[in-house]
Amino acid sequence: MKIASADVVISSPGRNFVTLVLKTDDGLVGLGDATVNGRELAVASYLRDHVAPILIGRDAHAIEDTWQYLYRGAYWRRGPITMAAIAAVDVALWDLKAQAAGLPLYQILGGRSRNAIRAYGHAYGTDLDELTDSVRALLEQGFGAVRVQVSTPGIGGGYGVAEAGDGGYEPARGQRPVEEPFDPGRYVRSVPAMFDKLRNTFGPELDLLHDVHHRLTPIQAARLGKSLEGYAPYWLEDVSPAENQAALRLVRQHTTVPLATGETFNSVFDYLQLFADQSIDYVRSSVTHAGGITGLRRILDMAAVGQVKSAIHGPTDVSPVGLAAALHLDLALHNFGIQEFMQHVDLTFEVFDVGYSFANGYFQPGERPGLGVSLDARAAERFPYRAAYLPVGRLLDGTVHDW
Ligand code: EZ4
Ligand code: CO
Repeated sequence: MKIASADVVISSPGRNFVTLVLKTDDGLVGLGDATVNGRELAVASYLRDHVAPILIGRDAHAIEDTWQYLYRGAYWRRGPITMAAIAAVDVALWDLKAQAAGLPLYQILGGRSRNAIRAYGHAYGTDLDELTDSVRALLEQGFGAVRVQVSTPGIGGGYGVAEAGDGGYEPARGQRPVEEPFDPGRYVRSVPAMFDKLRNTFGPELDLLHDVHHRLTPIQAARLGKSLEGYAPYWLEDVSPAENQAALRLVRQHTTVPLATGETFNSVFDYLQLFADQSIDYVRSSVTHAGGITGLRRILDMAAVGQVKSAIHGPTDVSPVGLAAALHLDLALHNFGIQEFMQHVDLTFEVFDVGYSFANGYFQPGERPGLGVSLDARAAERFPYRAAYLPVGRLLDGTVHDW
């Protein structure tokens, strides 16, 4: 089974996605997600201009060899663009191998380790009443775990909160980055009030998650963690900028609130100090941004040594291809924790046909051979690329802030 063609499809059914399509000489089609939010065209060029030409004729079964060939062979290792490109090739090859075997991908990854994949949904509101309604809507869909984000009083907007009339939260939403104000003091004071309201309304059983989105200094984050302990959050995510691994050690020394990080990471090397220090509880990397199934499994095997669990990133900018890859891995992993589920809009499914399903708070990857996802290339042409950027944060005095 040799790789006969490698094409990149850029399409925007609701938001931008970059998909690698590998075809083999015996007619199989494998898909990989290479979407890097706000930098889509850079990965598309990396794949089209530098990777596709050297893949043609290679053995499609040689997944580890191809991963190492692209990772070590490029000389310039790691980085979000390189690792997303490698991830797309890796996932497409796993898709092909499983299809060639006539098995759903999770079977090739070791088979089922659990009956179903627990997921958390996203709730948000511009105030606590709106947030409470948003949580209730997710409970009606069967979620038992919910990420909760609310606008900071006196500031408005806020990470993870849709503007009125947006039709749902979408992090990339401007031809240029939208500039949003942020005030750490007001924010840190508002979060305990949010947890207080939600615990009083929904009781102790509901798992509540909160994403700080890298915005605090280590000592601000430590104080936030301490102030939330009585509400028993499931986790606090990305409390401080993720590239400073020592920051999480400081936070950890001050609070027993579980910590999650890693959605911006792309390699096992980003986690070395965090694992050695036992600073985190959940790995947030996506299949798409951390070198594919091969790259992410390397991270998660290392995580397992310290009882750290998976929480694979599943925002809308991870395409249905990237989400399907995550679900197959989730089912097969031993140290699975939870899966993020930020639902794609209906338009997305005009391009992607998926075999996975969600019901009562749990996913199934489905039993179709391979990933179980197909891409309609004709439909994709109807949704050309549209520039869309993530927001930039500014403190109230105008200083660009961690985001
Ligand atoms: O901001 O995926 O946990 N999820 C998140 C996401 C990220 C976007 C960035 O592309 O923090 O919403
Ligand atoms: Co996040």
